[in-house]
Parts: sequence; structure tokens; C-alpha cells
Amino acid sequence: MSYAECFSAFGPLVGSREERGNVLTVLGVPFDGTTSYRPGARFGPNAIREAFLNVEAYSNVLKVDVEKLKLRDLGNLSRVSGPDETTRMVTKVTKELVQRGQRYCMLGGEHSITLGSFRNAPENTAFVVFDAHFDLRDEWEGSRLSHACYLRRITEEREPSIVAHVGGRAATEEEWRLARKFGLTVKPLDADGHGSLGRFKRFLSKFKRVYVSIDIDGLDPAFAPGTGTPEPGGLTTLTLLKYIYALKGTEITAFDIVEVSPPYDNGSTTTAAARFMNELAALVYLQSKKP
Ligand SMILES: [Mn+2]
Repeated sequence: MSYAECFSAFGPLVGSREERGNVLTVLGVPFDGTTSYRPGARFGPNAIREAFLNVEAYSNVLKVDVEKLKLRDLGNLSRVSGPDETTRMVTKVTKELVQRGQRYCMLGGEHSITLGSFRNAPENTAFVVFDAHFDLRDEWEGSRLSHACYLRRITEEREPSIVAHVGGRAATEEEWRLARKFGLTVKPLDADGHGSLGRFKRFLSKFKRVYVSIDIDGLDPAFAPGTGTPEPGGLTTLTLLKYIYALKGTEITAFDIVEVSPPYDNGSTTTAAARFMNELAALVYLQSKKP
């Protein structure tokens, strides 16, 4: 091997492309074609990777050094024009990963990419989502696969009762009505309140496994300004972390982090995303050690 090969990087990949023995597969989807307000989430995957490589990898809460874990990074899906084709691509790629028994982390991109991914989650998988929005519109700006509609599609393909929604605060009257059928809804005002984490854990206990979707706008814009549709009055980074740590003991089949828009960021959004990615990777590792 030459020095050039040895000392240069294909960065910002966070792992090798090798599949053998890996704890988690990372996949980027740089798609923001249905973004309704401020585009830029297409730059999310690589910005989150850069931040991930620069936050402390040792989780003192979970006692796991993520730097020592074998991660596989597939890079990014090719950018395509529309939500239909993107959804098809995501569905195919994540199906392959699930069939090969790979747990994965998908980096967005906008929230519409979650539909194709969650579609492949096994039966009896809970869907836990952190988001300012419910994304329960039937159609938005001419598309039923817009990021404002993805959760409506998921609840049609599965059951609304599998959803635990944390951080919701900006939705239409119809969406608030539809959200009443969720298994659990935690508004930001109640997220730190007495019993909320207990309710969250009781919800999780009804399921065999969980898929976690973090829309970074679930956080307050003070903590995460780098996003396409910011909404004041959100979660703190610490509150969201508490919910992530409450997932300990539940099998995480896959997770995604979406709606990070680096052009609007000052660094806090991508580092929050990277911290969540690190702690979730640690949880996936802890779970994989169980017999
Ligand atoms: Mn959102």
C-alpha cells in the first residue's frame, strides 16, 4: 500500500464498505425534492458524517466506545429527481439490508425517505418519531409522497397505534384529530413532565422491536436552527437524549435522522444529530451482544 492510499481518506465515510462483522450499516439519502419551505437537507448526510467523526465517541451513559465498533458505510444513494423514484430506491436498498440481517442508520435528506425504509420493518415493530410535525396530510403540493404526508402513508400501511410521537406542535386541526389514534403522543410541554418517560417505556414494552425516526426539527430551533421547516417551542437536546436512553433494552431494527439542513446551521444541529447517531449506534451494539 502506498503512503497516498494509507494517509488519504475517501471521507467523510464513517466506516468501511465491508459487511462482515459490522454492528451497523450507514446509508445516506441526499434527497430534499419535496421540501416545502427551505431546501438544503440534501447536504445533510455528509454534514452529519463530518460531525459524527468529530464528537466524542465514548458514551459515558451507555459505557460503549462507538469508535471501537465496526460500522459499514454504504455512502449515499444517487440523487434522483422525484419522491416516487426515491421511495422506490430506499425501499429496495433497505429491504436488502433487512433480509441480510443488517441493522442500519439512514441519514437524510427529508422525512419522506422514512416511508420506504419503515415499510421493510418486521411485524410488531413500534415506530418512534421525534418531530415538530405530524406529517399526516393526505397530499401536499401535488404529491402523496411529500415529507408532509409520509406518516399518513405509514399509518395506512400499518396501524396508527404503533406510533409514538414525541415533540409534535405544528399541525392542522385534521392532523391533531388523526394523531389521537397514535399509541402515544408526547407534546413538548409535557415531555419533561412527571410520568412521560414512564408512559414512553410502557408503550415500548408492548412491542418486540422499534424503528426510530429523528426529524431534527423536533428540537427547538434554538438547539437545531439548521432545518427546513423550523418550529419554535420544541424539545431540548437533553430531553431528546433522555428518550433515546429510555430505548435501552428494546431491540432497535433501524433508525433514521432526517431534515438536517446544513446551509442554515451554526454547527449545533449537525452535532446534535451526530450525538443522537452515536448513542443510537451504542444501543444497537448493546442489543446485538444479547443472546
Ligand atoms: Mn418535521
